[in-house]
Amino acid sequence: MAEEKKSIDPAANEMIERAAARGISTAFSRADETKPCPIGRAGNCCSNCFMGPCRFVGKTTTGICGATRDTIAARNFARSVAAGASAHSDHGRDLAFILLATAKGETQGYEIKDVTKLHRVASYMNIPVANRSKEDIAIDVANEAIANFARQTGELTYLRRAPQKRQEIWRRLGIAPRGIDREVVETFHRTGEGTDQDAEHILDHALRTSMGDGWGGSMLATDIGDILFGTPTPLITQANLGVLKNDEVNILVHGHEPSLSEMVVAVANSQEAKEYARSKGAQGINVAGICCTSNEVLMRQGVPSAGNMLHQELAILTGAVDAMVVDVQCVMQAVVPLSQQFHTKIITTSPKAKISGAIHIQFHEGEAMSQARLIVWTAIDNFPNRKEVHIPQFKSDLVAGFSHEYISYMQGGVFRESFRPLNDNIMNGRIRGVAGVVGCNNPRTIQDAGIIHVIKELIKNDVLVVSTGCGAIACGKHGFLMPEMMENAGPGLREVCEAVGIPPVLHMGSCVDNSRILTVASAMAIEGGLGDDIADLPAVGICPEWMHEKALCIGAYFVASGAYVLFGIDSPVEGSVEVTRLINEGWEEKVGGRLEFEPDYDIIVKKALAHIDAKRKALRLEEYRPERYAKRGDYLPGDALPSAVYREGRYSLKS
Ligand code: SF4
Ligand code: MSK
Repeated sequence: MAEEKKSIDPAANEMIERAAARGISTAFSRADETKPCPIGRAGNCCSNCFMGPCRFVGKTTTGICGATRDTIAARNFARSVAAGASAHSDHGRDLAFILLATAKGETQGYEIKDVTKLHRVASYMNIPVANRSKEDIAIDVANEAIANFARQTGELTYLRRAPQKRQEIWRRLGIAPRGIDREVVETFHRTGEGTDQDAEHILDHALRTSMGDGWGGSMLATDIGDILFGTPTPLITQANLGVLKNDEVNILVHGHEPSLSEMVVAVANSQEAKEYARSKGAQGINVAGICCTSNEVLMRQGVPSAGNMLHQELAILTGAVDAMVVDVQCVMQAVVPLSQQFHTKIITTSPKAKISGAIHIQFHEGEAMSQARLIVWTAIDNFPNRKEVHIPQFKSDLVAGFSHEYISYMQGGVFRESFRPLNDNIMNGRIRGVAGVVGCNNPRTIQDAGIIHVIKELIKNDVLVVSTGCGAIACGKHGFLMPEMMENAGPGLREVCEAVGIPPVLHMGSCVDNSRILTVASAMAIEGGLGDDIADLPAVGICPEWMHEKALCIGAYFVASGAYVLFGIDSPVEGSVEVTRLINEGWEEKVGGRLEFEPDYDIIVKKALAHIDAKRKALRLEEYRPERYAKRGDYLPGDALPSAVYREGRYSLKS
């Protein structure tokens, strides 16, 4: 019997087989060799003090301290949420400090690029803008953002962006977050040995902590990123390992933060860098991305993506990567020993993240351009050291860059932008509902298979899909971000996509940009006609191939915001029936959203559609009947595509 493929991506399979033939380990082979610990995987292990670790196996029903299975499952879950919130929020904090330094003229290479967005963010924060310089406004915006991290009492500034009803639920339940850092610290305090020992009470605080990310750190990261680097609008670029170039210096930017990678792109574009590359025998410089740093520079600059999280090693295996520049999160330590078998230089850049054996060029916003130059020159100098190169010839075109601002604009233009057309089309049943399909890769499941299967079924059933993170890159690699994909959409959704000129799957950015989805959901609820709260919307959140703690945090803040959220693979709280009940029925009673873990992708689709239909019924909307739209407005394959609005990315199709 043929061995099951590790991915549905032919580029990935080609490189996985090549690695296997050469005896080189990758995350895929290590996942086969290292079976997960069944005790920890189900949330049945506590290592929070040195009386333990206590493992709940056999007849063991409590830890040494007496903590129950429910308590430790809730604790472990809450700690994961806090770790995820920390990752996103620290990213937001760093951007706030860069904005502050930029406004004071203390940075190199940065500017306040999007003044319209600056004014919009200032209005969210009640900061006056009239007759003030952009620098003065930016200083106030940055200081207000920074204050959200240290706030001890009161509420996060951005909670007021949620529908009124949602805000009241949070206040009534006492889960409105105070300060981002405070909620994280309190999670670790509560979940240490001998403090909070009531599963429901621990989980309430997990919701509060997660909102510090969704309505705090992540939302600030998105907003400030837009102010500094521009709010995304749709553009065309490409994804997959085939974007690497045989005859050019390939620099991969990997991790999550746009701050240095934006400068690397700028330097690589310079005439001086191109000439230096030519002097070393290369035809040019090709910057491409991996993971969410990729999403950041992809949606703003059109920099192509070499792939999602599980592509980081596969890219090095091509022998064509002259430098991989990494910042924070989702960077596997394995890239360094792997790079030593090839010529690739791994360059760590964050003051928070070093990897033994890598070159460290530490980022500082005051010297960002000089550091980016050093990085680009290091890559160029390494080009002549290439040995055997094998680049799989797979890449797909994609359209990305659907910020919430653009989604609003595309529904009415500058003067009449709104969410009315989207709401109307949901109300009349052309669009059955909306799904956010987001998140990681995980070698414990076939790469991209869950993401693509779920999305394919949803669009076929007239559900408009928005995507972020590695899920969005998977969509790009498999052609789901092109308007042509409307051929696979249900008739009602196809009609809307055709009229507006959008693909049925919208790329909304990186992991922190899940906050853009919160903003869209709030705008839809506030627009009217679909209830008056996010919980009323015919909408779901799905994370088919999750692996990172950030994903659990994102899931929790969507639940706290009223959404039904489904995760694939396994449940990290499987060991506790009570915690499993608390995060679904329990949370549904409390906040209107629920979290479920479901390994079967078909059941995920079934549950998602059932939820959307139940919400439609509760809103007394038109029954979903796709046959009504089957004969109208059909897109005919081969028609000219209505994609004239898309910018061409800097590295796009011409090259
Ligand atoms: Fe064991 Fe309790 Fe210590 Fe956890 S906190 S390791 S359950 S004794
Ligand atoms: S990079 S957190 S694997 S989406 Fe944001 Fe991808 Fe998940 Fe990392």
